[in-house]
Amino acid sequence: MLLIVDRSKRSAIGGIVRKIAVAVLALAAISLAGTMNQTVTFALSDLHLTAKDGYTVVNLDDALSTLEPGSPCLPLKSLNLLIPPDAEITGVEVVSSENVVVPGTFRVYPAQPARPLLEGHEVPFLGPDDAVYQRNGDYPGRLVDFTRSGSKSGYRIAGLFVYPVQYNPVSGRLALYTHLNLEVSYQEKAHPVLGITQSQAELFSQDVASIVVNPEQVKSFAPRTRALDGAVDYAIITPASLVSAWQPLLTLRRSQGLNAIVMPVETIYVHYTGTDNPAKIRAFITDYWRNQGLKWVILGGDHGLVPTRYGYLPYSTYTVPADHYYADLDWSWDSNHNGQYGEMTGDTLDLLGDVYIGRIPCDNATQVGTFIAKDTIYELHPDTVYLKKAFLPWEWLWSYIGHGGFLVNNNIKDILPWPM
Ligand SMILES: [Ca+2]
Ligand SMILES: [Ca+2]
Repeated sequence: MLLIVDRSKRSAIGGIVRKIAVAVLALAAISLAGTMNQTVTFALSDLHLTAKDGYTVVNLDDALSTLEPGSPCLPLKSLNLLIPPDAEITGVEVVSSENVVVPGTFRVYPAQPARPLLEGHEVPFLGPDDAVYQRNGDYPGRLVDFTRSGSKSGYRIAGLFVYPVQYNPVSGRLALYTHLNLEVSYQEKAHPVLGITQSQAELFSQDVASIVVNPEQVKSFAPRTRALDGAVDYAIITPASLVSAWQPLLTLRRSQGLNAIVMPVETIYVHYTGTDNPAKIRAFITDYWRNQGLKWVILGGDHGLVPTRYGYLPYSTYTVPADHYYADLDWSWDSNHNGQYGEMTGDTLDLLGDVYIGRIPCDNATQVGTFIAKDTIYELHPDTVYLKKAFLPWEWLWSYIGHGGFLVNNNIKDILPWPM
């Protein structure tokens, strides 16, 4: 049958259809957008000012620092915000705020260029950038930034950067924002939602709750769960020659109710594809994490037996062994395909671990046996008499901003199972 349509009418109908389609799309866009509020507070007692070479170094407890070379070095608070599992953050605004002015006038120490710690060369002091220090206005000026989200075991986490200290280089005025009420905008349906098993969700949700500022939303923003559960909880990846040596650990984990397996690297290399052996191992872990309910992975051997991935450092000739490549299973870590993994610019990775990875760097069956014997004693028969104190040494890492290892140690202290 030949359908004859009046061109003018078809055009009119098409226009109506297009308008309806646009209206539906607009409605969908509106209905997919959401906002959430988050309050952030800072205490004046946590702000520390110290004199150095005619400048004032400004530190805030548990905060990082701004790093723009030659500009005032000021506290930067990095926060993780849990958002719906399919959402992407689109904006953040300060709805209301309170601040206090720090008594006095200050000349804030300028941030210095990044440099490797171990190469032994002195880097000359970089003086203040006049373009910033002669500007009569607050620096950094903005109070908050955001970064795109990443996925931690299916939970979606966005980054917020808060700049609670504002500084006017001309007047020397320092102000601390003690209270910020933030409105975060997000768009849903921006990412596919990963299906994880119930036991994965229960395990990983504890970690997620511990690193986000809104742990009360862990349940409501959880990824979807699916029925398959517990096919493989725990995998030991090792050369075929060491498979039998790991049997006692396998037996222990199975007695604890876990479905545990040993997977020879040779089998992985045959059955999984990738640009090299580390990529194949990661493909195996990703497969079992997504399809078998995998939660824990042991790399059972030193790097000569179970290879590591080397991450790229842009400001050094070194590369960094990074088993975190096997834990963060999103993206490829080399999205620009130049063979350099984990580049700060050019590659895509979120650095949020999706499974638990541990390497036991044994070289032979004797060392595997020794490790298992010691580990089993510590796990099953711990000496609780002397394990009451921890020695946590630290080093100044960036002395010009007072950034020392105590930040890391304080985090360790907070998760120890006994008070210090
Ligand atoms: Ca790359
Ligand atoms: Ca990840």
